[in-house]
Amino acid sequence: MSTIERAEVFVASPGRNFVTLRITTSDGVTGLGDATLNGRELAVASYLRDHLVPLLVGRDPARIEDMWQYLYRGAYWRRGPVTMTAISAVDTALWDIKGKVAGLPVYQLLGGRSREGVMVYAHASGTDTEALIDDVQRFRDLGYRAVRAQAAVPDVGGTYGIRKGNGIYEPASSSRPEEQPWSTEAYLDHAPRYLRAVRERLGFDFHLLHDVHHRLTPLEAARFGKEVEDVRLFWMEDPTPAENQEAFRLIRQHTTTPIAVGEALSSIWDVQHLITEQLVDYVRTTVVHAGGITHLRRIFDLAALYQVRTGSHGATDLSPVTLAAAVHLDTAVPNFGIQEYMAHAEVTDAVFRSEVRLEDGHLLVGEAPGLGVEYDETLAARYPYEPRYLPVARRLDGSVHDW
Ligand code: KDG
Ligand code: MG
Repeated sequence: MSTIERAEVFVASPGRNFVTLRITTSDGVTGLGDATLNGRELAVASYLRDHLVPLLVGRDPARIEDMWQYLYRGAYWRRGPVTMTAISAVDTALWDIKGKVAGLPVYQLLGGRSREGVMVYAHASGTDTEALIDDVQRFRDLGYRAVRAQAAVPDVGGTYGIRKGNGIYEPASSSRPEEQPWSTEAYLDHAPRYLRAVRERLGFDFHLLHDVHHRLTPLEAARFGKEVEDVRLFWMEDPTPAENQEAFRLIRQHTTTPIAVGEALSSIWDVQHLITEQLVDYVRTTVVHAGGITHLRRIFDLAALYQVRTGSHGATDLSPVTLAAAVHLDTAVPNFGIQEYMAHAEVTDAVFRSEVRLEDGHLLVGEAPGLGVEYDETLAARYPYEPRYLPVARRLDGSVHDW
């Protein structure tokens, strides 16, 4: 029987910080898992190195479900992003190995193809409405069928999701969290106007998305959703923090604007009521933060029973290993909705050589066995880890708000 011989944790910063797990079997087969938790990278690296790696060595890499149960139930302590990200990395690496051993791409192990390509949405942003409209048009010209739109709030400055210059959007900053000002009143006044301006200028023949990024109360979110109904958003994302799943009922009762939630949630129990009570339309949990391919498949299957579709998180802090795993899963599941996609930096793509490619606004999986990603550890070692934090939002009176 083949056993797990080695598991190595790489922490490097090619373009940004990534934590990567590589498992090697006694037959010399390797599998990759992403273990990146933005701003808390070293906690997951330690969870893996100090607690999980010693448990992996000598075990059967083929028993993916048993491994998941063993690592989840065996910890006694339940859920939480650090635990779930560490388990995700192991699970993803084992699916990669299983694919390589079988000589099949992972989507084939998940039941085969349900679609030819995976529709993605790109991130457009602007410091004002004109700049935003230009940016949305730029992505339309590049062939994207769906675009997320975020513009800065005038006078306040602070808002979520505005790219600095022409570079890649990156909210994490060095040494201390950047503090960003926030005004709910200014946002509620401004955001519906710029979303309407995008539609007025560019029309309705593409999907338009918007990320509220947890900033509103349920009642404010209900008002926002109602106000933008004529804009026909594909979704409003994270309208209110989701610790209290019940909070979404109030939003739901007031608006037909579709709701997407889940990027900061890490288990099926965190989305259980959102799904079973049909309080959301899209579930955005991901491979890397919600327990790997095994657990995310379980979430997606539950969602399918309630006509909730998938819309996995795919910002640049999720490595190309997660993106590949997501695209395999998206290709296979019946209730796929959309996949978030932000291109990585060139140096990131040089370290993680992935078969996934973008064509006509869709991501396509490759046919290589496993996930189709190779990790260049020698190149990665040239980019040492750099401490980074996500920003903190403060209201104009100085009190902390949800970022
Ligand atoms: O690390 C946090 C980011 O991934 C998150 O802020 C991005 O909200 C996000 C999105 O929708 O991509
Ligand atoms: Mg988001």
